[in-house]
Amino acid sequence: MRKPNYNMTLFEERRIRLRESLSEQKVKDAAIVIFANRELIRNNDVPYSFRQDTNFFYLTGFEEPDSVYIFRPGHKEENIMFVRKKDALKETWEGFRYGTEGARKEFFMDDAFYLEEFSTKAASLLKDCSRVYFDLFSDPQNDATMKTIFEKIKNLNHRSGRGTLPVFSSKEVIGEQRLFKSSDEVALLKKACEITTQGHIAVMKEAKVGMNERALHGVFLNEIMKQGSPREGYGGIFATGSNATTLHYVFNDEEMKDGELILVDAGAEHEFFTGDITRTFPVNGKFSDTQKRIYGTMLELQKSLVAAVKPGVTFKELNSQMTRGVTELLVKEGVLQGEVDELIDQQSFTKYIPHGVGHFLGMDVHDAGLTMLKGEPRPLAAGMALTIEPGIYIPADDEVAPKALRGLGIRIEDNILVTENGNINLTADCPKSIEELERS
Ligand SMILES: [Mn+2]
Repeated sequence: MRKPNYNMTLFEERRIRLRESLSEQKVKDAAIVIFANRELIRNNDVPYSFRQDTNFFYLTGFEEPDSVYIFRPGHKEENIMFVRKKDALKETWEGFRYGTEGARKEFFMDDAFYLEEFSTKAASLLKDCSRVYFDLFSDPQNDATMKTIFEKIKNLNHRSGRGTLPVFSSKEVIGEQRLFKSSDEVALLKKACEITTQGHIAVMKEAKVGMNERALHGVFLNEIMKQGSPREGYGGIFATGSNATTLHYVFNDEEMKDGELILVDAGAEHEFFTGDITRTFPVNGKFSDTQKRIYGTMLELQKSLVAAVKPGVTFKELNSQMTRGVTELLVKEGVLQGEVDELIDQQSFTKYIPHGVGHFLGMDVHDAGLTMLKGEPRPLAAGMALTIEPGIYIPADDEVAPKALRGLGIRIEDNILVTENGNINLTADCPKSIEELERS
């Protein structure tokens, strides 16, 4: 039998943590239902390359599509998985399936069934629960499946006075746990950041005038896959010249020209954790005076934002530090006119910096976790990971900015782990100083 590629105790530890956190919240007899991702057809009989749903993977380590996992903390049969049938013909074409036996043996499920049995079994597994955690309204097909189960339970509990099962957000309860990385998870994130760093270094070495953005994307993919990464954590952005002013530029198909900067925002996955680095550097290996002046200011700002990350600080505070820095630069460069404080009050910067200072990072590039608690911005705490990525984007058709600045897009992004006393920059080895970028 094929063996899972992962250390399976990690998944057990996560389930134990989740069981404990529910019991700390005094939630008794709850059940969590998580659907795996479905295989999506690309064309005819060819599917898109498959990646498991993050929460499903987080708790099970199981990578087969269509499966369903039910977690019933405290029950004798606590972990139950519904899986695709073993099928000799299909397995010849598409590869090995674990089946119910594999789910029990290799993934430590207390019980496992085939998907065909889901609606009958799930109703009896859930009917005595006090509440169900399920990600309602994210997928109409899963909603419909659960609706038939809720109806069955309603009928099973007929005139018992129990009413309908209350549904709570599985995304929220798992997300809050995912937000705080265990030491094993920090090691995985670190590794993803290391591979991402290596990818960026390879890109910096290969970049040259006349090369296509796509070829550079290929360099990144080649390097991370050589290092064992299965895929990117998100579609890489390889944006030369004014393409960099499109925040999530997707085309990656233009030739890199002399005198332009190229913005590269790309990350490698490692065991479902991803890095998320952005670097901006001169295509021809030398910053122009204007580029150097603005890049240098943005780099100082980025460093001061990284230095500010520690427990207790909020995204809101980091955002205002960023917008102040960028607004000061915009005024100094003659892009905006007026008093810095007034311009900040009027949010004049949003045209040139439309995004926030960063986001949580982990198994999803924009990772799980609440950013507000009880209506207030959430303070950062040890064990959280986030990106710090100030940017400045001056559209090519901007009629206000000095001509030399039009079409300039710069973003510098690192991945930061919050620690008890401050933070660790997990991507500190990825070059970003003017000196290093001009050399590489
Ligand atoms: Mn990012």
